[in-house]
Amino acid sequence: MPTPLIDRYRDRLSLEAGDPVVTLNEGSTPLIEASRLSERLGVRAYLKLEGANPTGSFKDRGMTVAVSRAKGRGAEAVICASTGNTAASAAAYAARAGLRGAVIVPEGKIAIGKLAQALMHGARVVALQGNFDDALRIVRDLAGKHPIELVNSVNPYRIEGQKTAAFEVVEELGEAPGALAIPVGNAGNVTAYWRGFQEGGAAPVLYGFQAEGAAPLVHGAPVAEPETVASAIRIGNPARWEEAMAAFTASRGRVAAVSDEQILDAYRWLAANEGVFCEPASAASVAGLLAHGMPVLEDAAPPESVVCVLTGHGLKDPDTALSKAPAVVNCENDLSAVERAVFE
Ligand code: AN7
Repeated sequence: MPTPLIDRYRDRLSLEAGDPVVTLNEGSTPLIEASRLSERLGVRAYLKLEGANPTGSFKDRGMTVAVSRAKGRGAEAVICASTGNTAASAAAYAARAGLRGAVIVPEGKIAIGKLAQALMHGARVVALQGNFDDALRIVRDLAGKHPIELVNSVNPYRIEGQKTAAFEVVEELGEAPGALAIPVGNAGNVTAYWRGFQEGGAAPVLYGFQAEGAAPLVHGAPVAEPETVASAIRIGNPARWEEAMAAFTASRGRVAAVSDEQILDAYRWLAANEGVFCEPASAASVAGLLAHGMPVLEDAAPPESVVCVLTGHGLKDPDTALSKAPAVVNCENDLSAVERAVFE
């Protein structure tokens, strides 16, 4: 059974001594070799399956730490803005901790599985007539006015928890990977990985990928109306902008954009060829490598391995999956009809 992330790494997190451990046994996610992807990329490729976390995304790593600290300081409620996964995770850990939870999501723009999670865990779910960036601005103001703990990745404990994924990658490989590919939305996760690698004395080249219609870091300016099929990263003004750009520069990597079509191609390809069903936003990491390769600065050797972070589970967003998948084969209740349906 996996050990709670806080128990594994407590001395490297900034929790207070008396803080409780609010946990669902997150972290310790599989790192698997991807032979077909390796073949396509011409480099040893691994997938870090963050969808294997308790609520189905990497957000649980940060949430266990943020909610433990919130509980430790006596908070009674937590709040976040979210494109879906943060909402699901915050709602689950709030329920676990016995805290009230409120989540503000862009109306009609979050995947149905995430909505079901937030509601089932008993959070107050507010659908905002605006986008994620509007929601984040509002919750920051609310958290300043009311005694409620903000658990977006502007909360430092979220980054602390999420950096543990980098620790796991290095432990599992026995060394740092040559490169890491990661989808970028609010830019908290890439910031956290870089911190984790740095603390572990590692410095892989970071390749970050944004969706073309929501690529402020690539354009160097906020996007007022971000659009992409990858609803998790439909973000136009990332909170961790400067830190993420500093991480790309320090790692001698870069941030680039991928189209929705490239994202969906990688999404289907991974499911059909590696047996790994991730959500569309997660597939941006693989789509980016397939589209852009792994460019390095002039004097640098090309990386010999790459870890692709698959941030969330494919079951989160069945609507997108079904709209892109082949049709089911309907069939009469009859042996020969089934025979035809299966073998023709
Ligand atoms: C599957 O849930 O921002 O760059 O509110 O759900 O750290 O924001 C989700 C982000 C990548 C981007 N993959 O990570 C939210 C939210 C998935 C995600 C990202 C998200 P960041």
